[in-house]
Amino acid sequence: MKKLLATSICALPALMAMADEKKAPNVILLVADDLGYGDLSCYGADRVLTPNVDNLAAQGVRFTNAHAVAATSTPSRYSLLTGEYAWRRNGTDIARGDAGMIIRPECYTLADMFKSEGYTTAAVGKWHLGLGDKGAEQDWNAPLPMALGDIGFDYSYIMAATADRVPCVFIENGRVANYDPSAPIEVSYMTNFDGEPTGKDNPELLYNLKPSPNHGHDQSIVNGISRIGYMKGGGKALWKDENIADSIAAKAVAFIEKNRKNPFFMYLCTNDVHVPRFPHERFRGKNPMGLRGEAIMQFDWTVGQILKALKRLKLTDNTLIILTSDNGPVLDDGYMDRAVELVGSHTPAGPFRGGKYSAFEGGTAVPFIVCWPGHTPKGKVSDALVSHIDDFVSLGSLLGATLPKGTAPDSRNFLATWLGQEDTSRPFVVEQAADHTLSIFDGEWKYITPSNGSKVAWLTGIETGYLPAPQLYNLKTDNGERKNQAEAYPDEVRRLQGLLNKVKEKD
Ligand code: NG6
Ligand code: CA
Repeated sequence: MKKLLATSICALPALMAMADEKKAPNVILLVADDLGYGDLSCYGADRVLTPNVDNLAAQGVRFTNAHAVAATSTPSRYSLLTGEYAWRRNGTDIARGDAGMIIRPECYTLADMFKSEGYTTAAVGKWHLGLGDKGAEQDWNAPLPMALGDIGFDYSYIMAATADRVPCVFIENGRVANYDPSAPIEVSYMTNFDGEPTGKDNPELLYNLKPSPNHGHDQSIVNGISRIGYMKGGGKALWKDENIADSIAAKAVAFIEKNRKNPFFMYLCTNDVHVPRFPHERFRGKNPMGLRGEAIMQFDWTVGQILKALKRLKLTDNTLIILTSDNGPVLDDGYMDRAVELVGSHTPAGPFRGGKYSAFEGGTAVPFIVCWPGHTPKGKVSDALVSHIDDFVSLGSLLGATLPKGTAPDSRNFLATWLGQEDTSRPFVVEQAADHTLSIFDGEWKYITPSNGSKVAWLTGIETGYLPAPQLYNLKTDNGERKNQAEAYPDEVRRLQGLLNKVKEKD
């Protein structure tokens, strides 16, 4: 589209009008945390309603066969922002809150691409890809020497990792937001600080949520909830879990407002519905599934806040929204929030087996909605096979961007499919489970590589899908992955093994 402007001067007015009409839109990549395929009412949930997400789906394309790159957060997000499979890179597994920056400044990121194309860029919400030059060495009381500004984000307001990991503060443009000089911050994932209570030793201080037995999550206490890791100080900067969604939504809306006159890209990541689930009071008691259901409602509310702001600022038609989740769902992920007890007939992973962490589809089959009014067909449901890995090059093609050599090596252009203009499937998707077991799915057959990992993911009760023998499922007839056909169809196993090896050998 940019190229239009470079054509001959005499045609300029007409072309300008055309360029204006076809102007590349603002882009919001909205990523939920641990939200399952079956957690939204437009994907079949009926014990929780998500009217704002449903509305977005009604205006755009809802995909039924979309995949995150990995079944946990850090690798999934790494791939979204770099266009590279996380399993190619060491150090991309679930990051601690004091991890150093995993994506290094020399990497040309999705945010860099938007910035090079004249966009103002932001990351708001959950980050979980490390901060500062080196792990465990950050001084949280000063500007961090390396932060999101170094990888293409003009503005950032983020949680370093997850709400269940210290430090429990927001970081705005590389320094602690609302920093409280009277309460210097110290963080350690090794040892507690003298005299600081922990969930393990002081359960009487856990007035908001208690950890599930044996999961960990019983170290430093912040806001009556114990976490993974130790921290001291923070004072007024410490978050209150019940306000996290409000803070994220407010910063996201402020960014949109500020940039309403120029193109913007926002990577907007909710804390919902990750643990600890402790939504705002206004959602409490509103869902039969308790805190997890209420967290889904809160996620939907966040989506509503964004849609409302766009409408108020008359940006709806010129904003492309991609809504998805980083990985599949989990019920008990470390806190006694009664998610298991209250789930009832709700199926967080929809028809799929397993969930977060799994090699089974429940690990990476995610909700995926693309909406750009006037461009995406209204209410289309697409069964095309798509993967997060393609966001980089597909969005690059939307912008007419030229990418530096070697950028986004695994990403391909499926823009027309993402916009619902055609139904061309990606020829295959590669899925990464928590223990790095890889699977490859070609739209019909799925092959899971052998793994000696545990059959259940920690204490979550989730089936990992790991088996020491090869597994082959026909997802066209058996999307619940019940019948292993590896022995019956050795040729299919060999073909998919070959395809996966080819992908692995690239570079
Ligand atoms: C796991 C945590 C889990 C969650 C997950 C990260 C334990 C036993 N479990 O290690 O609670 O924090 O990491 O989730 O520590 S993710 O969605 O950010 O990948
Ligand atoms: Ca996650």
